[in-house]
Amino acid sequence: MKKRILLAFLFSAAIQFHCLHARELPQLKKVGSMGFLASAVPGQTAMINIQARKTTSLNGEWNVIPDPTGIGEWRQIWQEKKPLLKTDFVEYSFEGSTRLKVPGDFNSQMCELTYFEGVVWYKKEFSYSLDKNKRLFVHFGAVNYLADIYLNGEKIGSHEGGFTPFQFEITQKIKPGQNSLIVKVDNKRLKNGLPGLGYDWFNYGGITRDVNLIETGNTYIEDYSIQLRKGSQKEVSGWVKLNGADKQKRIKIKIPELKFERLVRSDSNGVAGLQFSSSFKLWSPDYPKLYKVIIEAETDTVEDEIGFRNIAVKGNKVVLNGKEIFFKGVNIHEENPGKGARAFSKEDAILLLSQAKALGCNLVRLAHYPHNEYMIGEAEKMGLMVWSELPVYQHIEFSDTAVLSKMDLMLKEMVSRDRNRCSVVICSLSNETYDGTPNRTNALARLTKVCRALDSARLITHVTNSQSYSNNSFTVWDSLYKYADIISVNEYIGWYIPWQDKPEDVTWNVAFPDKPVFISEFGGEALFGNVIGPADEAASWREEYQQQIYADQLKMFNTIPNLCGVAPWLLFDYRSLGRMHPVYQKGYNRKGLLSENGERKMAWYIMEQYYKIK
Ligand code: GCB
Repeated sequence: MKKRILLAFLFSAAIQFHCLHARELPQLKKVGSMGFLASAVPGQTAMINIQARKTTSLNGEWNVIPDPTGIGEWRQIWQEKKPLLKTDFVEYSFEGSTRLKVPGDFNSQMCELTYFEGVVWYKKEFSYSLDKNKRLFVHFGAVNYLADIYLNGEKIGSHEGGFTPFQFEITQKIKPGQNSLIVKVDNKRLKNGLPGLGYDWFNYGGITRDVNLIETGNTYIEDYSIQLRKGSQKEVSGWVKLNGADKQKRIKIKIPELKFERLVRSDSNGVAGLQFSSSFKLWSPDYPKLYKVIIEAETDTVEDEIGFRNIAVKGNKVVLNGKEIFFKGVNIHEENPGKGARAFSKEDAILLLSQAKALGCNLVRLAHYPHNEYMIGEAEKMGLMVWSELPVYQHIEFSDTAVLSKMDLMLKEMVSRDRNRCSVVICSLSNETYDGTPNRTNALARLTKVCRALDSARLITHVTNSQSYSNNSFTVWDSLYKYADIISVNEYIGWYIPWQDKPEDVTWNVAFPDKPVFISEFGGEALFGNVIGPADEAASWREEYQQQIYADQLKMFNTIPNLCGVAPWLLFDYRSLGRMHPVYQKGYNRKGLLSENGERKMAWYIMEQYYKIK
């Protein structure tokens, strides 16, 4: 919708352009020689399943220096210069500086930084004694958006992307006694970033997820994939990958509850293929069964809780473990609504997900970027399927080749982190990109292929805006849908576009009519408790108006061919700087079914009832 595009554009135009160096794109390694891998084993990214490793948390208070002009780069803040002579002075120092909590965004912790988009320097001191035969890594759950990492005055690397983990090995770089870790965080929006300049959520900057030191043996379990083979309900097809000098090892996979044990050997690349069958009790929203799985590789052991399920499209239906399923979804942003801050903890995840459960959902769409691991893990335990998404949102510079590399890398980081999380059933690779943007369709078609090669056990979708609504007929045409398993449509009839006739009489004309259709967004705004102004006018922001949109939408859903699920936009009101109506919005997008304080709006009950009978 045009109005919304304009809003996002105007908003983005106010934000500065900035250039950056993208990290080199790791190559996918083909391990075809043993013939056991249908898909590629990726090269090194951040370690997965951090909870199961030997970690030392670097969470807590960090010293910070906000740097609105970018002077810190010129002054080389990471060198922590001290005055040596009586005549010397420095104009910046971590000593005596403000301290902020990590994980956490800086905007909500310091009122001077509320709307800040720029550089903040962070510093943490730690001491660590590392045995000779051990290795040490510093692992970041996520830093939004650019991160340059310095250890003891030396740059050890950088990372781009605000929602995925990364790590650096520091075995050779830590020293006995105190070590100083400095991170330059920059959340300035980038024209060639992911997301780009314009988006309808709050740009929380900072070290927003956990930071850990991870100690491993010389050879450690770098990554593993243990999930059902595509199309099967009992056959696991996976691999384990070791990293280290001595890569050829005996690896034991155990699932004690099933009395299962399998011994495999890794090859000279450190990779062992894994194939076995078992009568698993399959994971589903009604029965979120997880098994303890132990991977022992002589010098390293990792334990995980893994569920097994099969998700597929059969004809125009989605089937979970062979049975048709209707996605009762809801959209969620990674925000603690009450605090108006980036959500990052297990408690935050439980707060958000328990409301999705209360609504009667079986799926959460984690919009519009990969959320933290607690969200995925808790959803899995609660029996919520997860839709994961890349921040390929609206204004993306597809003609810039750097953007394509960034998409590949981010996709790989997202897929790698959650590859053993059975709750993730849908990978959404883009939201509302515009089919007229040069190179957009080629770029996203190619990305879809990369995603399928990385991860064949999930459904892929793209959400697009290529639609029209006239004479009470809704047409959806995007050629991108050709590459998707599910056709996902955001439509805001009743809010951005008025109804043209009865909702129950809408007719549909969907490109690729044989595919399942998911209404991935619908809704409208309302300020909880507002009783001023006519109830039947949008401009009153009244709950009755939003409630009517929902009642009408539900009638229309009956007219949609192959409907496989719906997801209201969205669970809670959330912060977005493009939403500045001084009375009704005050910096919040008010399309929540719940206010930011958790109060239920009238539309909540309509949706709750719908999910009860669905
Ligand atoms: C959309 C976007 C979502 C927006 C929403 C809105 O289509 O996907 O991010 O926030 O519309 O509120 O207009």
